[in-house]
Amino acid sequence: MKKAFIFDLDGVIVDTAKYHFLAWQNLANGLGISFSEEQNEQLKGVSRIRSLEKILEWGNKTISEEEFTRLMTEKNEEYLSYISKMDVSEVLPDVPRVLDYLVSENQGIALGSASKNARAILEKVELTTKFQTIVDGTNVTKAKPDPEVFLIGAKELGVKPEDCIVFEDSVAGVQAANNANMISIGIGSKDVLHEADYVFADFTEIDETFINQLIKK
Ligand code: B16
Ligand code: MG
Repeated sequence: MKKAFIFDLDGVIVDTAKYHFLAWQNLANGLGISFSEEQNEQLKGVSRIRSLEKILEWGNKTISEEEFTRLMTEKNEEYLSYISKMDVSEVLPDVPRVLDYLVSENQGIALGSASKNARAILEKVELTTKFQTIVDGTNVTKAKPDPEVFLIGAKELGVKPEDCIVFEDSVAGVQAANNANMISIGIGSKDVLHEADYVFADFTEIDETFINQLIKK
């Protein structure tokens, strides 16, 4: 039976949160706003625009529309400078093993990310060809927890939402998968991702027996 496996990018396939952190921290400090790793956690899975809005809220700062656009561009340019140095060594443990197994089992494989830089990142880590469809921040109008990003992926693969399985590291992403009526698999901490149907620390904990159960469900 064919299922579709939809992967989030940041925090699931690669750890780009550390690069978002450096770039957002630089921006925030430039505005005289402090920015911690805990705050960065809250930006996981959140769009670029919403992230900057939140940082400004935290710092109690109002800026003009022009300044907002300029800062977003600057942040992204710094982020892209980190991305440009990425290579296959940054793919998180056992992600290629799981992707290769799903390919060998002829399952649908999609990317479902909020990032507008998703395609560039997949190219850098040499995983583009594993995905039959890529849905990213350039395709969606509604941010997670809205299910739009995953529903587009399911539609493009021709698989019903209830036959889709989503791997997500963010709370908003797990909620988006649940809102789409898909099986949600949290990658990270059980305490944080308690709304997910299953939670694993990382892909090293996901074996073929478990994947087979999902395929045959
Ligand atoms: P960009 P994901 C998300 O990626 C990140 O988790 C989030 O921190 C970031 O703000 C968002 O992408 C937008 O990224 O600035 O590259 O368009 O987890 O949905 O793969
Ligand atoms: Mg993520």
